[in-house]
Amino acid sequence: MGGAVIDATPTSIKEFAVRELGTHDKPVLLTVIALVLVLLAVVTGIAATRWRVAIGVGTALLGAVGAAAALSRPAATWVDAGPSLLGAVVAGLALWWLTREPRGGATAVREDGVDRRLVLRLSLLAVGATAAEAAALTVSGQREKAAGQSREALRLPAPADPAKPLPSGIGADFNTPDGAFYRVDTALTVPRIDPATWSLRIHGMVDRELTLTLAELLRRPLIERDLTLNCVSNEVGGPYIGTARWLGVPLGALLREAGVQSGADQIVARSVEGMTIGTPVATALDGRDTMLAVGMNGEPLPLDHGFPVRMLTPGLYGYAGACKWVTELELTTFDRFDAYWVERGWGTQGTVKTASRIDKPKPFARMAAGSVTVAGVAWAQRRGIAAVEVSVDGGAWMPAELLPTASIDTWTQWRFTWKASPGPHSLAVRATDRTGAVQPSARATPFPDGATGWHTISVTVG
Ligand SMILES: Nc1nc2c(c(=O)[nH]1)N[C@H]1C(S)=C(S)[C@@H](COP(=O)(O)O)O[C@H]1N2
Ligand SMILES: [Mo]
Repeated sequence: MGGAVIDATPTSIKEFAVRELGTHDKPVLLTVIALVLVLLAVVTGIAATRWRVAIGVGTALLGAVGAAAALSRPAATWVDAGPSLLGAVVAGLALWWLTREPRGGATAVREDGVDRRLVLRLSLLAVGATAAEAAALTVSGQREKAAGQSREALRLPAPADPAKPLPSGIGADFNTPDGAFYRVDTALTVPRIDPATWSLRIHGMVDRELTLTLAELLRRPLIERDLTLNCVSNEVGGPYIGTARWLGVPLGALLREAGVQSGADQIVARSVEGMTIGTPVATALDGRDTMLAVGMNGEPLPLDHGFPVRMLTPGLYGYAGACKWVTELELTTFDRFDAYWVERGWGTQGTVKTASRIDKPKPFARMAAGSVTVAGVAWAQRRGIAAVEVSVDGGAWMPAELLPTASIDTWTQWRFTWKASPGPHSLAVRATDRTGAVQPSARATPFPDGATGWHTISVTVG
């Protein structure tokens, strides 16, 4: 149900949910769906005490909606309709049993007005439901454990081409700490993939179709790179950006082996749960470090971030180049196929826009007058950051100090020493990339191809 609601939600409402609820959007969605279902079940139950036909109609309708939602999922097979249909049958039988007239008209109502037969039936149903739930939890718990264990058991080879050591003087939090890396996806349950049965198929407009197991993929020379990944849904100043040290197989070599046919301009990456992400073919062949990543910060990919294999494309937002839990790459054209987000109106190319963010001080912070360190990050993957400037109260732009960074594909940390005078102040930041382009001031919403505008915060001194 949740997945079907997400896919059917208009982009404007999705944007609103991401903005207002952040990563709570999924729990909120599931809670609302549960409340609506409980309400419909209550209505069915009350109606069933008056009209017996409501038992059949109510449970059949709820079951049909559930089954239809399950079958609408991209990776659905007819088996997926089973739980909803089974649930409807069990609900119908339970409701019928609960509302059955006592045989022979004998009444079991106690003197205090409680129907003993009803209490007994409800208790039996509760026991049955609890047992069924316990069984379901055991099965899903075992699957989860198995996925976690196979991740821990996976040994990643050393990179043939390791990342350069981070330059001295780099900020302490240059790499995003474990567990703090943002997560954005439509998966309501994280896919649990058995690495032993995982495979990747490269097909479509290629001369030779390729199918690789994980073991075969890991036998290829691996590269290791520090890369910054960010989400197109990030608002100006928003949190959906992180930098990690990734290990993976360069995609360009695999595509050359498969032989990309002329005219193919789109790679459609498909994940096990049915996501499709369209990436321009050129970004895999122009020499950048586009990869099928298997490792993140020295370990196999976390389950949340795409275990066992995900794509990463430097310079593209995640929705256009970073398919998690990938299992298929189809070479095709942008004319012929719209990937998931493009179908919903987002841009096809997904090129990261130059942007910058103030991390210190926090918005609405109070601080003492005098020397105040203003600091943050700026990013323009593939172009690199040439300068960052700070403006106080809309005044002249003053250069910030840039800390050393790993490459043009990672963010650049910056700091600025501000002689703060008492009173309310606004602080703004803007970046210039290495092509000389200054980050534009015009505000644009994240939809359809990424937010623009200067991050500006208000603080109080004294
Ligand atoms: N399978 C799958 N891959 C996906 C997505 C998704 O919904 N499903 N979301 C994309 C988006 S919009 C972003 S920004 C990145 C986020 O990657 P992360 O969760 O590892 O930070 O994953 C991309 N890959
Ligand atoms: Mo994203």
